[in-house]
Amino acid sequence: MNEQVRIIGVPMDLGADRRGVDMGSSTIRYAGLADELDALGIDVTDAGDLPVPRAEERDPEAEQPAEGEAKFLRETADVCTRLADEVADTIDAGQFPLVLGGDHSIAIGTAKGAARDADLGVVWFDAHGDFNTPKTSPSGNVHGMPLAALLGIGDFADTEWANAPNIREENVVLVGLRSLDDDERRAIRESDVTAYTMSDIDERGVTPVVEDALDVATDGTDGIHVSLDMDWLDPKVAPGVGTPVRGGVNYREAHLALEKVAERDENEGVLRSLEVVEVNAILDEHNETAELATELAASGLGKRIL
Ligand code: Z70
Ligand code: MN
Ligand code: MN
Ligand code: MN
Repeated sequence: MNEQVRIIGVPMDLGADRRGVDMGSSTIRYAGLADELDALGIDVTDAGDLPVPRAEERDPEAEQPAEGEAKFLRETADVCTRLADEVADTIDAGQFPLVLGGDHSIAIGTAKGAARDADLGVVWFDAHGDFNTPKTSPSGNVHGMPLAALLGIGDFADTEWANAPNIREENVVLVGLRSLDDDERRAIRESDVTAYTMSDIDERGVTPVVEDALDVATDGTDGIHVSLDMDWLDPKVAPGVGTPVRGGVNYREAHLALEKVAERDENEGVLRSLEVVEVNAILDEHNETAELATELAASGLGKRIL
C-alpha cells in the first residue's frame, strides 16, 4: 500500500434520483475516515470536495432530457472530467486516490483518471450492473451507466469524455450482481466483462470469487481500480443507499472481500485507486452505512484485526 492517501470527495447526486447521496462524502469523513487511516500509519491528505453543481441551480428553462437521453449528462461530463484530472494528478504526485461519492456516475471520472497512463483492470462491487446506456436505461440516471460509458458500449461509443481506452472489457469484473434490467443483462452477456452474481458468492463463498475477480482484473494490466457501491451490501447492514436490493453480502463477507483486495495489493502492489459510493445520508440510520463505508475503506487499505 502507498503510504500517502489523498481523499477526494465528490458530492454528486445528479446521476441518481434520490437526494441525500450528495452528502455521502461528508458523512464518511464524519465517521472518522482520516483517523482510521492515520491509525494504519498512512499519511492522509484531504483534498476536500470537488465542486458539483446542484440540480436546483440549473436553469429551469434549459432543455430537459427526452426519452432515451440521460439526465444531467453535460454536468456529469464536467464533474467527471475534473475528477479524472484530479485522480491522474494524485497518482502522478505519488499519492493514492481514495474517492468518496456521491452517486456512482463519478466512477467514470475516477476510473478514467486512474487509466490515463496505465492499462487498468476494474473490480466493481455492486448489486447492479451499471451497464445501461441512455437508450436502454429505464430511469435516465447516469449512476446506472458508468461501466457502459467507460467501455464505450452502444451510444457511448463516441462519448470521448467518458471512454477509457486503457480499460479492456476482459479486465473488468462485476462482483455481487442481483439486480439487472433486461437490456442491461443482454449487454453484459454480449460483452467480454466477467460477472459474478450473488449466486456465485453463495455457491462458492466470497473468498474464491474475489480471488478470481482479482486474477481477471490484474491479468496483463498495470494495476486495478476498485469501485465499491455500498448497495453491494445487504440493506440490513447498509440501509443508507438509494436503491437497496435484498440478498447482498453481509458485514463479514464485505470486510473479507476488501481484506483480500488489500492482501493482493500487499503482495503485488496492484491497487491504483479506490472509491466508495452511494452512501445516502437521508436514508441512513445513525450514520451506520457511512461508518461501514469507512471501515471497508480501511480494510481495503490494509487494516487487519491482528
Ligand atoms: C437501474 C437504472 C442503479 C445504483 C441504482 C438502477 C441503477 N439499473 N445503480 N443504484 N447504484 O436505473 O439504470
Ligand atoms: Mn453502482
Ligand atoms: Mn448499485
Ligand atoms: Mn476491517
